[in-house]
Amino acid sequence: MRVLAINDVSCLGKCSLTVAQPIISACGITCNVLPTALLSTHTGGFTGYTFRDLTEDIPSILAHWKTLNIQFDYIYSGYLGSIEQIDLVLLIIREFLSENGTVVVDPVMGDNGTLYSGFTKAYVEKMRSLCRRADFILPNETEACYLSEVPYPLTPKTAEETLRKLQTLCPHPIVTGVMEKNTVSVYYTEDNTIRSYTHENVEGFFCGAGDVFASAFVGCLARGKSPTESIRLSSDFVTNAIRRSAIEVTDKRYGLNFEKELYPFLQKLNEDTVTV
Ligand code: PXL
Repeated sequence: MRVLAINDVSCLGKCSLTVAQPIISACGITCNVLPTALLSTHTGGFTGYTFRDLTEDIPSILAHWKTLNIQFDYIYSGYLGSIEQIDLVLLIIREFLSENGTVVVDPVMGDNGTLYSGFTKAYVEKMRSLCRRADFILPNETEACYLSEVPYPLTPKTAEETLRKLQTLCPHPIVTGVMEKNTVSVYYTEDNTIRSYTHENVEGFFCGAGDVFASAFVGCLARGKSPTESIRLSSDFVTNAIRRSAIEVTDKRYGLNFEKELYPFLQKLNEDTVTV
């Protein structure tokens, strides 16, 4: 199994490729990377960060890969800095996804009801076209609202409406981080029925939590777990990492201490999975 993770490298603040790489590798899956941008930190809460857009490098990277006849079983995209990069991901899917390969799109665009800096309505529209090409999309609550044009925040009733609208884009929408009073839930569809998987909410917002969830989800799927099992395992993993980090991490911008939660997560992943 070979995964291509397309995401940025944020040097500090554990998110994007610096979480996708270790988590997917720990699952026992080859994780190749295509960096979309190089930042000194992520953009959530830091100021004065550097941002080098790597769009220009991508065509020559792809041209080299063509000579190697490389194909990927999973293409997993996250933070894309521009509309042009969305077009490049669509091209990569056409040219490098193996037959029967799987596309997982995390439409990283915003949080807490607003878009991240630099993201526009035109970007949201373009992201819909990438979602249409995906087997699974993993928007957080904010991104789900933007993609489906349902007001933020969601309620249990509007979460259903959002899921149905997202299903018109992609067969398996998975909406993460839906907050209700004292709980946080993942909403998803199973046999066309809307389901949710809920944990007690732990105080504190951590950048990169969505990336930890998405990376674990891709790792579990690639290891042959069903989508529902993958959602449960990944959701338990990220919740345990948030619980630990609520105590251990004083500056939440630096991201989740997920490392020590990897081992119990992998034990559950390995319980009834035969490794090939
Ligand atoms: O985790 C989402 C993310 C990824 N990449 C960059 C970000 C953010 C969220 O702020 O700024 C560069």
